[in-house]
Amino acid sequence: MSIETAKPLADVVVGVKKTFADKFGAEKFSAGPQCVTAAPGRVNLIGEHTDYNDGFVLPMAIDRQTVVAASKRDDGRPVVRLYSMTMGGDAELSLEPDGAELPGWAKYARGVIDAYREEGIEVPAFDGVIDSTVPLGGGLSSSAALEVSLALAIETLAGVSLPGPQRALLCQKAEHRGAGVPCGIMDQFSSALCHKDHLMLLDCRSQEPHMAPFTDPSVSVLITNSNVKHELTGGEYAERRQQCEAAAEALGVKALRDVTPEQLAANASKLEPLPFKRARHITGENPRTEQAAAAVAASDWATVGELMYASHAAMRDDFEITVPEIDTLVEIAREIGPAGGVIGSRMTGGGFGGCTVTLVRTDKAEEVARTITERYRAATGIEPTCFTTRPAEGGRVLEG
Ligand code: GAF
Repeated sequence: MSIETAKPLADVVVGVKKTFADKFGAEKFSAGPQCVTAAPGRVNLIGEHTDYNDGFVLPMAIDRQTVVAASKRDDGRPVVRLYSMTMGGDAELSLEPDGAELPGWAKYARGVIDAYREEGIEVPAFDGVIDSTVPLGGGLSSSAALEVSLALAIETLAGVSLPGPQRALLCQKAEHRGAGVPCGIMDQFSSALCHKDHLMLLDCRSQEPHMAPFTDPSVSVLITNSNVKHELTGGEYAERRQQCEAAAEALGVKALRDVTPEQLAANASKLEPLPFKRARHITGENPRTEQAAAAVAASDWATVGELMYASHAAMRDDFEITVPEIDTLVEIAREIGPAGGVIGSRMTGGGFGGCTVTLVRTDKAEEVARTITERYRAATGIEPTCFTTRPAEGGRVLEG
């Protein structure tokens, strides 16, 4: 089998509740946690690095989740104690930010707690256990899944329920703080707001998600992890964002969303060659994303495929966020082509490693995954991981 399967959600929930009982239950709540929440990772079909340019993205939630089981503490200590089964580690966070050193994963929790407190929401002291089936560092928003599932747990324990977009924005703030990455809104909106069987066409300026049905059983989404580490804290992401903002300023617009490819070409002399290339990716990617949403709605898969390859080429040549292994994966998919069941393929997420997203004919998915695995291994010596997913449901409270 070249296609990997994840532990079903129900089994993850059982495991998290059992671990919660083992770690914290004996002290106070032997009956189990007061709430259990889940939030998914996401895959972006097209529209990369457009979110912080006020543009369009077309993600969906994946069938991989981060689950949190939590209960309020009753001993009066103003702390949050967390145990991550994924990372195999504990963390104790004071409710007041105290500058204490924390493991990387717990910095996201610090960010969420602080964002809610700053919003005027009283975060209770609590204990929580976390587990996840979202691959870490694969560009599939494992951090947004952690933030949104923790946010839902905090809201449930605090007795409040924020509108989804507000929750997503607080989680974006947590990401800015926790990882120090000035990300856009796509990942947290996807994890908080996506719906089963739908893509989300998000206008990142109005922040209004438009849910577009994606139910054709003959088309599947194949995610291939290059297993080349995706690390956005290296400064490249912030540098791209800064280059885009500088290009918008030089062109006299609020954001690159306001520039068409034709306007960019006509104003090329206002930009140095590097910012021009960055802007060319963004100004092309926005219309590609809207066109792709329309093509999915019309089941015009050939057009969707062409747009995905064009998006990848722009990320590789103009935005320069791909790595050779990722380019190899997309090339292999393109070689397999429509006759072998591949509709289109591109890198997904922030870049510099991580995953590709490939639309495939469902009846050929297993064969495509096998061919990609064999050829990628032969070309790079690295073992990739492949899985298929349908559009899944966004973050929700499962119990509590
Ligand atoms: C990362 C960021 F978190 C998103 O906001 C988005 O910019 C993406 O990279 C690129 O499209 O996932």
